[in-house]
Amino acid sequence: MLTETISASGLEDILQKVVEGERLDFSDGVRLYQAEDLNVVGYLANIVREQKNGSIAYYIRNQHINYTNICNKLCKFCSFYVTPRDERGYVLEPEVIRARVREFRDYPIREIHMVGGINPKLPYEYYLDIVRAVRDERPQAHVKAFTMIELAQLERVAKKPLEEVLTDLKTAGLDCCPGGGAEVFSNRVHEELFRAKLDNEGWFDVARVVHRSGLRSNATMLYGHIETVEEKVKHLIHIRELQDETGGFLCFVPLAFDPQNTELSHLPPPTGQQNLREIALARLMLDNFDHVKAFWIMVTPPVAQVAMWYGADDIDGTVAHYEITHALGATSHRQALSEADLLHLIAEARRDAVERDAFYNPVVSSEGLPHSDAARDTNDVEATAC
Ligand code: V47
Repeated sequence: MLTETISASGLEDILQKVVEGERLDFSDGVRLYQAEDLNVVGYLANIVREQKNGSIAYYIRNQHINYTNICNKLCKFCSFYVTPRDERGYVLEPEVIRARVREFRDYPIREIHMVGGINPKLPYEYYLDIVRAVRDERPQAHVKAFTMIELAQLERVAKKPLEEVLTDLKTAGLDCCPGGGAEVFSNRVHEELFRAKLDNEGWFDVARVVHRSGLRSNATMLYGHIETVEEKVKHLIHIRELQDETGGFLCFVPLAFDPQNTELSHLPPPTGQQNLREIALARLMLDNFDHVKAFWIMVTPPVAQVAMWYGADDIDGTVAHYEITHALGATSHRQALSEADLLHLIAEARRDAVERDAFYNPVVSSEGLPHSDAARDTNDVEATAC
């Protein structure tokens, strides 16, 4: 039955490559995007997912902090930013950030994800101060902060080489960087949607220096707007090439475009089918990435759950307060899941939950068990809204 389905899909040659661990090329990627039977694409992606991560589904207890919504890049896909003159603009002072971190002091957060707009008024010391504030307040959590776009801005305001900026940031307490700002590596899309922002080659140049400095980062792709299939496959191959060169990427995160309150609000949001296909394509094309994340806050918890069988091995985390797509009035998404919610989603999907830190090290309880086992054994899962 399965053999017949795969044969009918015309993807037998790709199945063979996947089983033999052979790298997929550009035309394979295009065919996988165009294949009618998504379940076959998911089946292929699941082979790679299980080769790399068995049945593990990672999750993390994390907190997001957006230090400013003021941005001068005017990206058409973004609902989060306001221009420097807009009265809705904010900047969180280091003490406010410290207080936000302190709010969750009784909850064992493992990662604090901190990003913001490109606010031309912020001085270099501000960035170091906010990293120090998080590090001081929460020494046991990893600080994951600043996209490649923000790092290019820090280099500009610091007026010194990026290598030195990264040394300062590491000294302040930075552990790794998130994947944002990559969008889609296409000059056409760059010109149409985010012309004022660092261009594609600029993103790669910064990522290369970041990885050479010993810091690891994630990579993303924003899909579901004006990009073409060919542009997405090129994006994935480009990221794969940089991973071959540096080995610095921890995880790939396909980001589903949310058109609400953006200049592209006439576009429909990606469907469940599309979200699963993007996750499967990432898993199949990025053979040198250990992890693919189904970011539940964008694809919804039910789709993230099913994605555990379509290539994803990471469902992200408890994510308190995600503002990038929830700032200016958007109300359709949840802001947080409890650890119990995540464990339930993963268990119902028949995968094995493992709590991780920012580097995918399992978090071990005081009894020496991976935290998810300890939680099940003692029935001690928090229902905190975080
Ligand atoms: O770079 C902006 C995207 C990114 C919208 O590394 C939008 O673990 C959807 O990078 N609809 C920032 N997306 C967020 C990001 C991220 C998120 C979660 C996990 C990780 C990680 C990284 O958000 C931006 C942009 O690509 N974005 N506007 C929107 N309307």
